[in-house]
Amino acid sequence: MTAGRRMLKTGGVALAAILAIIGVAVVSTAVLRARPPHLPATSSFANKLAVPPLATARRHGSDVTFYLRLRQGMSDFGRGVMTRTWGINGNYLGPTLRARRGDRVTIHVTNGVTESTTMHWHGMHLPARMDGGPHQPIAPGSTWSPTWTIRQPAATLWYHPHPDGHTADQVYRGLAGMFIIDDDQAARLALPHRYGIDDIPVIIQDKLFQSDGQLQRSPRGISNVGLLGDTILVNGTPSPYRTVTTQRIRLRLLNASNARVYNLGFSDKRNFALIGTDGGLLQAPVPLTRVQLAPGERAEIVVTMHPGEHLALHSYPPALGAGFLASRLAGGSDSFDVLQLRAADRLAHNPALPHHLVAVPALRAESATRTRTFELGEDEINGHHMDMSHIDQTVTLGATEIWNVTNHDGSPHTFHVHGVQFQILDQNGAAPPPALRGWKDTVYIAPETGIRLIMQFTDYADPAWPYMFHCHILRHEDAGMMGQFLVLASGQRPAPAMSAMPPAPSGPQPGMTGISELGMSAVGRPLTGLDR
Ligand SMILES: [Cu+2]
Repeated sequence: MTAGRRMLKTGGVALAAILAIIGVAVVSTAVLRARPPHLPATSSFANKLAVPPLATARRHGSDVTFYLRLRQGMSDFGRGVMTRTWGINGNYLGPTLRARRGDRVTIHVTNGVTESTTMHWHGMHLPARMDGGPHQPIAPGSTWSPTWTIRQPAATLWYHPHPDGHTADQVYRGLAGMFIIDDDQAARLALPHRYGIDDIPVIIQDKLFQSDGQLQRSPRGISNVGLLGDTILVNGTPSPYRTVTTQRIRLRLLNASNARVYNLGFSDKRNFALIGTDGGLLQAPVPLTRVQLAPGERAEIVVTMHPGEHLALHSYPPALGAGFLASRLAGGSDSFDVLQLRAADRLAHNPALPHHLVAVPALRAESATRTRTFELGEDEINGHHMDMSHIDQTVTLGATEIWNVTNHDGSPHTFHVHGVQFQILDQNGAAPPPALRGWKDTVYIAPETGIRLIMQFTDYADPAWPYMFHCHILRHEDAGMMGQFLVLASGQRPAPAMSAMPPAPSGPQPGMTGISELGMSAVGRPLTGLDR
């Protein structure tokens, strides 16, 4: 080796060493900085929890009509200034819709904000054209009036906009609300059921604020899941407390956040009873100390209180199953207070929980006629971005199917299916934990894991209007981690093009209310390339 080459080699080694040191420094700095905005572990619990009002319903027998108006508003989030927000019949969030199984509901949704939107009934079993997905846009100033009959058990559902590519921002600004379904079976059970007294909606969201007190609407710093906030709101109230006047209180927990996963439990680690999941009540109450909710998921819990005590509902670091950095970036190390329950000195009696709740007939893998696979990764499902003009899957009416969903990109994801409730057969081959054995429509899927869902497509074949399946981390959904499926009757063929649908009749018709206001041009591209 010549002296020159030796020098080069030595220089090369030195250079490599320097680069390695710089690399380590950069990575360490990234790891240290790679955390979501700081969330204080404890709250002052300074504000009385707001409870969304029940929406006023116009009822004639089993025909129920609701009116929702999306509007701009101003909200006091304790920032010293009013924050510009969006709301439904109010400044922030919307009223709680409540209807019974068997009711024929009609909901007039008027768009009073400046952007086109949609309104999706999350968890509802209904015709695809009433679903409020991206194919049912509501232009500013116009009204959309979907109608359907409720054919599913008592459950805690919710509603929120679902415009293609713009869901995250509209939900974040305040467009969301709860939708409670009642039925006779649930009414016969001795469960706390008085809305706003011993049955309380708990809509959990996290927000970021700019220094001027307005909502920060894009993530700060590096993020794999989108916007994580440093302020928790429950029903729009920061640092909330709630006075409890009964021995037992039922909390209808809804994660209406864009990206954050909560792992909820009480500060003294007491047991509570999980009584329901996304799609309804469980077979029996399950005693738990923690329940984890990813965006879109719900849980109904009942907690027993002692006179005079103050009890905090807290979110512990969620089990995201991601690598150190991916977990940290997704809020996996955060621990913070959510809501304080303040028991009165004397608590009214309510009965002990029943040992049995409702029958949840298990869907059996042997009954499935088809298995589909869904691979989530890189803002795609099965290697494809959401395309409004492309149907990804077609399902036959009446079929029972297994959907095998896997997460391939190291980031947390969830999977939500429209139009149906599913059951979980297994997670990575293991039986699901008790908290995941009821009806579900949204489920967390950790990186490099898989889950098998089973579902039945019992109603509502439609050759033209698709349902959606997607990740409910809203930034991922907006970025394209979504697909579409049609439910077709046996022998039915997909409509060649939505634009070829006959013009909608003017005036309401049974099952077709408001179709004339759907903005057909947005769905005018031909549907091609089935089952790619
Ligand atoms: Cu995702």
